[in-house]
Amino acid sequence: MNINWYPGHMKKSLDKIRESLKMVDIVAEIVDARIPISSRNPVINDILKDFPRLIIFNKVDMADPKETKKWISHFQSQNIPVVEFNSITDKKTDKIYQKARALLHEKFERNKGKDITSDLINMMVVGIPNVGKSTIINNVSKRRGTKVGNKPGVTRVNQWIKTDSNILLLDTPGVLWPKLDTPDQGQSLAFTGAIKDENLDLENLTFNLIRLISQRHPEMLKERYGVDSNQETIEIMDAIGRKVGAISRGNEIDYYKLAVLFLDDFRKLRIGRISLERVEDIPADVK
Ligand SMILES: Nc1nc2c(ncn2[C@@H]2O[C@H](COP(=O)(O)OP(=O)(O)OP(=O)(O)O)[C@@H](O)[C@H]2O)c(=O)[nH]1
Ligand SMILES: [Mg+2]
Repeated sequence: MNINWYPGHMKKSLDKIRESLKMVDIVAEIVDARIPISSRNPVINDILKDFPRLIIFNKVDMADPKETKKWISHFQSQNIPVVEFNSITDKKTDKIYQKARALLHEKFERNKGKDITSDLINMMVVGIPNVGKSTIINNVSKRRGTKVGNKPGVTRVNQWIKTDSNILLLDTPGVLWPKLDTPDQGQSLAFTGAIKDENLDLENLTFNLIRLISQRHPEMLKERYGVDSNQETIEIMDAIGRKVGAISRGNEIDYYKLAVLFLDDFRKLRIGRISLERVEDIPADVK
């Protein structure tokens, strides 16, 4: 898969994350609940070391609830705190605040009764592209008035976003980039739309996605496309192509059109809640 993450960009964003750590109490690492391996980058562990951190499992509405449960237990068994989130509908940060507060209890003990801001938690959000950082920040923010310091000639000050709870969010999220150790990880990111489609072989990608869904959730293909998964993947693909009208003039299957339609169905949750990565799929060296 031909994907370029520009080294210059990476360095810049990592420097920014490091710089921002000075201003925050805790970091929230946003992860796509459907691909908890591929939507992380281990480099964040190197940067944060012992810095307080929690993982927000976002897009849980798109993932298989059974698998999400297993993932949460998995992370908890490694002492990594996780909060489940659907940033489209969850407009409250209460559960994030509670978790963060528990993690920062020492700070709170120290500051107890000192001043009125002692209940506030300054938080930075980090995550790979498309994982939902902006949606979370926009949905939980209680913005009032216009930003100051955002005009030309005025030094850009860091903006803090007030939320419904005592969390203050740093307005510029830290962008990580995905780490592609295996071709599967690149593919998982591509399925979810985290990699620009222009860079991808969509027909091939769709073939692989149809194969995966036909093996794990044949009932979903039956339900949406009336297709029997008990046949070769290419036959399933053709049957879906005919069903969605991805046919060229010569009455052949138009695989590109099929790919565009099928990926759109998948990404808009019309096929079903599918966890692409499962706990049992974790490569031994990643565990
Ligand atoms: N169903 C669902 N969709 C979500 C959720 N969170 C985000 N999205 C969608 O995912 C897409 C990407 O969300 P963004 O908030 O733009 O992601 P981002 O991390 O800010 O992306 P970059 O700015 O590219 O780094 C958007 O289409 C959102 O509507 C969620 O919890 N559930
Ligand atoms: Mg964004």
